[in-house]
Parts: sequence; C-alpha cells; structure tokens
Amino acid sequence: MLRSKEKFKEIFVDRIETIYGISLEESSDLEQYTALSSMIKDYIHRNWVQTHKRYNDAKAKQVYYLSIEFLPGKQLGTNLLNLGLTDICKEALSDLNISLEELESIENDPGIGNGGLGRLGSCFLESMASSNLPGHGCTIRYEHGLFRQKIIGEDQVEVIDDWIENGNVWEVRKPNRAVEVKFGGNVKMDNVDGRTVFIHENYDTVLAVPHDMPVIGYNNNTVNTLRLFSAEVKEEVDYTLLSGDETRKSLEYEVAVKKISESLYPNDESHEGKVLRLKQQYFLVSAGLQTIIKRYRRKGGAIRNFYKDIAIHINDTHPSLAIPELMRIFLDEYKLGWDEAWGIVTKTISYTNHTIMPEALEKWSIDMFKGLLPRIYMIVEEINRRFNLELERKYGQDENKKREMSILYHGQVHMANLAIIGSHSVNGVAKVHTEILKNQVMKNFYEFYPEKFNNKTNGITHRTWLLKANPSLSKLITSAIGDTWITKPSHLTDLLRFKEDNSFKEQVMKSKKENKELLQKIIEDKHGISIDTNSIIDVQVKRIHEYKRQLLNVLHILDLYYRLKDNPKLDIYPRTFIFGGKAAPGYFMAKRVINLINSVGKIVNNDKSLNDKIKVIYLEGYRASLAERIFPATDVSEQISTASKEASGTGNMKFMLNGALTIGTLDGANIEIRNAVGDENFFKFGLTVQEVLKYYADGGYNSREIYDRNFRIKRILNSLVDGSIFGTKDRFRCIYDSLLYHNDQYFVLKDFEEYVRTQNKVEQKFKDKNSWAESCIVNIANAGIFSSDRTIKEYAEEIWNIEEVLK
Ligand code: CJB
Repeated sequence: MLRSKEKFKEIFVDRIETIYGISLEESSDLEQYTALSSMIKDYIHRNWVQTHKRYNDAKAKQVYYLSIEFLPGKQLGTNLLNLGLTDICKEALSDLNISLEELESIENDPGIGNGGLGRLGSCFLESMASSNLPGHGCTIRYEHGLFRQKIIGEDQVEVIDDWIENGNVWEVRKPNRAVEVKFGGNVKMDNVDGRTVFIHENYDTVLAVPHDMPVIGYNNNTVNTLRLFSAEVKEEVDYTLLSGDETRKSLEYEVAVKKISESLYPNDESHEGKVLRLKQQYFLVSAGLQTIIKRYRRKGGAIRNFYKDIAIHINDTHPSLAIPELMRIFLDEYKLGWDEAWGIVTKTISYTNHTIMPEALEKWSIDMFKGLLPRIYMIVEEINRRFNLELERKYGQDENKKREMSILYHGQVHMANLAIIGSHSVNGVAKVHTEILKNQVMKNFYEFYPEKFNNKTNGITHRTWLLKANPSLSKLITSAIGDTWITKPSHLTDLLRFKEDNSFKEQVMKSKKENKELLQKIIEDKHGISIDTNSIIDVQVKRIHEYKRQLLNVLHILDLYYRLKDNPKLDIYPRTFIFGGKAAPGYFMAKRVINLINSVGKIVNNDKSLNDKIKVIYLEGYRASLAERIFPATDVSEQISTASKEASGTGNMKFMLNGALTIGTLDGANIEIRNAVGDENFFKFGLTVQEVLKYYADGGYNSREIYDRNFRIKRILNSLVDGSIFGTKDRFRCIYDSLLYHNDQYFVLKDFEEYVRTQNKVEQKFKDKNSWAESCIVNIANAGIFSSDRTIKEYAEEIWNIEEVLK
C-alpha cells in the first residue's frame, strides 16, 4: 500500500489528520515526523507478527542477546531503507514540499548505549534480521541516555539526554507482559516432602514493563524484536489512605524503583561497583529471562529442552547474573535438581568478552550483593563451592588457582569468572584479543576449559554504514559490480577488478569529494569553521580514553604546528584534523585531553601564518547519526590505540568500508584489516602487542630518556606547562606528568617518533592521487569480511546453533 507515491501521500496526509486533527499545512515538523514513523510502524506490523509465527511454526531455536546497552541510531531512515521505501517516501514528501532529511533529523538518537559495545549489539540485531535469523535483543529502557555533549570554550559540558522527550513512536508498550523483579529481603529454608525449598520473603517488588521495538531485516519481510524494560511500581498507591510515615516510605520506594531505569551509566570500560548498577543488571536479566521463559512455556516448550530451543548470549559480564537467575528459576520455580538445572544453564548461555582493561572487569562487594540479591547470592555460593571442588580435583590445594579463578574471593564477587564458568562458549572479539585472553588474562581458564574459548572477530552492518550512510559510493559500487553486495558483502571483492581503472578511480574520488562537501556544510553550520575539502581529512572519532591515545594525535598536530612556525614555507599537504567523542563525566584525564585538543584548535585555526595548512575541529556530540556523515568523508582513519588495549574496534571497519586508509597500530581488528588489504594499503606503526606486554611485565620503560634526547618532543611537552602557547602556566600539568613522571603507561612517547614518520608517509601517498585512489578501492573491496553478516553467521553456526528461517 505504500508502494505507490500517490497512495503514500494520501495515507500520510490522512495520518496527520487522524492523529492530530489538523491539516498538513497546519502541522509542525515534529507532527509530520511522528505521523510518518507511526505509518511505517503500522506498515510492518503484519510482518512482525508473521515473523514470530514463522519461527514458532518452524519450531526454530531462537537467540536472545542480553546487553546492558545498544546504540540503534535513528530509526526512521534505517527502517525506510530496509523496507525499500526510501525513494518513494522522499518523492512523496517532496511533492508535499517536505524534506525527508529534515524529518529524519528531528528524531533523537536512542541514547541507550555508550560506544562500541552497544553499537556492536545494534549491528548484530540488524544482521540477524537481514539474515532471517531468529534473534532478539533485550535491554533497559533508560529514560535518560548517555549525556549530550556540548563543547563550551574548550571543555566538554554534559547535558541531560532526554531522548524520549517526544515519546518513542517505534516502541509498543506491553504492560500485560510485565514481570516482577525482586530485590532485598531474606531467604527462608523449609522442607517440603523431604526436599529443601528456599522461600524468598520481605522483598521489594519492581515491575519490569516491556517496550518492544521492531528490528527490520533488509528486504526480506523479517521483523525481529529489541525489547526494552522500564522499571515501574507495581500498583499506583492511593496516598489518601496512608499515614504520614507510610506515605514517606511509599514515596521513597517509588523514587527508588524509577531510578533503576532512569539513566545509563556513562562509563565506558570502567565500572565502580555501585549498587544501582547491580540493580540494573539484575533487573535486566531477571526481566529478560522471565519473559523469555513465559513465552517459551506459552508456546508449549519443555524446560528440559530449553537449551535446544533457546540460546542466551551475554554481552560482556554486565548480564552475567543471567547464570544464577536462570538457575533460580529452574531450581525454585520448576523444581529441577541442581545438576540438571546446571546442565541446561551452561548449555544455554554463551559469553563475549570485550576488553582486557582491568578497570572494566566487574567485581561486587559480597556484602552489597548479598543484601540486594540474597537468593541469587546463595546460588552463586553454591556454583562457587562446586567449582572449587573441581579445581581441587585437578590442582589440589593450589591457592593461586583459587584466587584467580574463584567467583567469590577476598570479599568480592568476580563476574568474569562467573561468566566463564556458567557458559559453554567464551569468545573474544578479534584474533589478537582472543589470543591475549587465552594466553594472559584468562590463561588459567583456558587451561581448564580449552574447548570453551573461541574467536569471533567483530563486524559492522554494511547496510547502515555504506548503503545508507554513503549513497553516492553505494551507487557507484552497484553500477560497477551489481547490487548483490548488499546481501552478500563478500561480493565487494569484485571491485578489485577496477582498482587500476582510471575512470572508476576518478569516480571514487569524486564521491569522496561530495561527501567531504556535505561534512563541510555540517561543520560550517555548527562550528562556523570552513574546512578545505581538498585537504586530507584525518579523523579520530571514538570515546575519549587514554588507551585510545587521542593524545598522540594531538601531539603530532603540535609537532606540525612548530615545524610550520619554524619554517612557514614548509611544504606540507593541507590537513584537517577532526576529533569527536565523549569523555565519561568523571574521567579527569580524558576531559583534559578534550580541552587540549580544543586549545590547540584555537591556536592553529586562528594563526594566519600557517596559511590554513592545518585545521583542527572538535565535533560536538559524536553519536551514531553524526558518524554516518563522518565516515564517508574521511581520507585517513586514526586507529592508534596502545597495542593490546583495543579489543577489536569497529570504527576502523566503518572507515575502511567507506574508502579511508588506516594509520594504525597492530592492535585489535587493525591487524586483520591490514592482512586483508596488504601492507601497501595500510599505514602501520608502533609497538606490537608482544612488545607492550613485555614492557608491562618488566615494569615499563623510561620516557624521560626520549624527552631528553628528542628536541621536538621536549619543546611540545614543555609547552604544556610553560605558558608559552596556552597562556597559563601548568595548564596541562597532569598530561605532562602522566607522560614523564607516571611512566607513560600508554607508550605515547615511545610510539611518537614512528607515528610522525608514518604520518609523513601518509602525506606522500596522498600526493600521489592515483596510488591513493587505488588503495581506497582495495580497502572498500576487502571490507566485506568485516560485515556483521559474517560475524553473526559464525555466532549462529558455532555458538548458538541457530538457523535461518525462511518463508
Ligand atoms: N568495549 O565499548 C566497549 N565497552 C566496554 O565496556 C568494553 C569494550 C568495546 O567493545 C567493542 C565491541 O566489541 C570493541 O570493538 C572495542 O574494542 C571495545 O573497546
């Protein structure tokens, strides 16, 4: 019904009239956006229902991907694209003098994730739906997402992200499917028919209300579900019937309940062990599992077959309470014996590790855990007791093994250990990361359970990150090799035939130029700075973290600055350095780095003597929708983490897919990208993983010696504290000290010289347009293996054992 333009217009106008009781002429952009989105949601509702029916009829095994965060990006554009409605919608609206782009821009990005981990989850959901795989997401419906970032002066300022201020048209609230989650209280043991039963009493109840959002597959009638739970009070209280004290208690309870799904923790890869975070985690898994099991039982599933019909994936340790919670349900509600329950649980659950950063490995104080989740704690204790017996059987009384492998140790609950012990599969997210897990971080467990460990290199959905984000390049690719790459991304390698084709190269570079112009307009509008679209567009966008080394990038800019000041005639190719990303509000060093980048930007952008050779832009509020404008316009992708620290990275893949060349360390998936494109199409520099790990084992290196020896480094570092260019003395003392007196933990100075040399190589290559264009094509052509279609296929076949369900 939406396939004809005239019909589309008619339904759209009608929708505005019925929802708002006004004519199209009277309607606001927001009303038009809402009407259009609700119309698209209605359009897919039959397929949504049909998809579930199809899975049921086929008795298909289904996977649920539990994640404390997702980053879906704006829905309207993605959904239109996957439904094949973009063009017709654009034309219909244009007849009515409405711009689809403007309506799309009204939608808020669902801010329910922090960064890579959440976006990976969303790419996986898209790929599962597009591959006809029965897979759904479960998460929390945070009322406030990750803060919105403003750059005021040189600093990041955080503003509340009220992403559902205008409602969320895409969700369907399902109060009749709500479940109860229990916190606190105590557990009483009783004996019923010769069997010990555990009775949880005096607890507080929180209602978990599902809100389902459709996940639409590409052109295949499949619609899976992303389920978001909000925490609500069980029943509204009539305060007129309560005494003063009861009213106070009741209000306190209401506030505490609402807090659970009020906001997302803004820390990326560092967790502080706060009780609210533990509450959120249990809330998610308990609500998720209860609704999964209820549905399973409604459809007639038998608990003893649970693992044959359902797979549950835990995205990092955050949802690892799924293990004891599933045990609780099987033991207490379905009365299974321990061994049978444990067998089912471990065959159902699989776990992905996303980082080796020690501050991200979650630990909870036992006292807090026990108080909040008394029954779950008992189960964890029993899992731990039994596991320790196994350890003893294998290693005797080996205290080291116990310390490193127990779930409960030194007053803490170690979530990664729980996740490994309770799942049948543990995977890392890039080859080198998995090797580090096996040989270092989880060495003991790898020795104990070698069969559990495997690698699944991350991927990104090329439909969002190329087809949608970069229409001009997509058209060009399709004109060259046909459109099968959209569903079979490995076909992108057909482009290799064109790598020496001058006309194709020209067109690729023309498309890049167009994308640069689009980005230039955004930067001009937002920041009032005009960038040279002929310059090298060099980009580092990601969360701000010391290990990601935005600092190395900015030190290189300062080096260029000084070289240009020394010699204004220095022949360097004009370059625009673009940064974007949020720092966790409490992460002091990361915020100083933002300040440094903006301070350098101020100096460089306003210094006429530099003849516009370098520009530095900090893009405010980096998020999924802005990312779609950045990747297509980029020439140089900065992937410069300290080797061993970036588990995989996925931005690196998005840049590559859009024809940017990477300057990168041999870290995470960079290694696999380099292997795919070849050394001549990738700019590698820096210490290797082995070298970094060896330095760590030996207690670090002497950064002072580099400072003393290298005049350029000395001058740059001095400028951080001497007031010469930044006005005040000691302005960046903390950065200076971290590099010189706190061991330069991330090897910034150690890698600096090679980084600068490699940046010179980048510039030389860029001057050779022909060679650059060829490398761009080689990068695009080899990006197919980094599609999440490939990743998800591996998960489906090797971990979840699920199959596609066709009509
Ligand atoms: N990652 O974004 C997060 N948050 C965490 O808490 C832990 C890891 C990132 O996950 C991505 C997806 O696997 C990785 O590509 C990235 O290297 C990692 O930092």
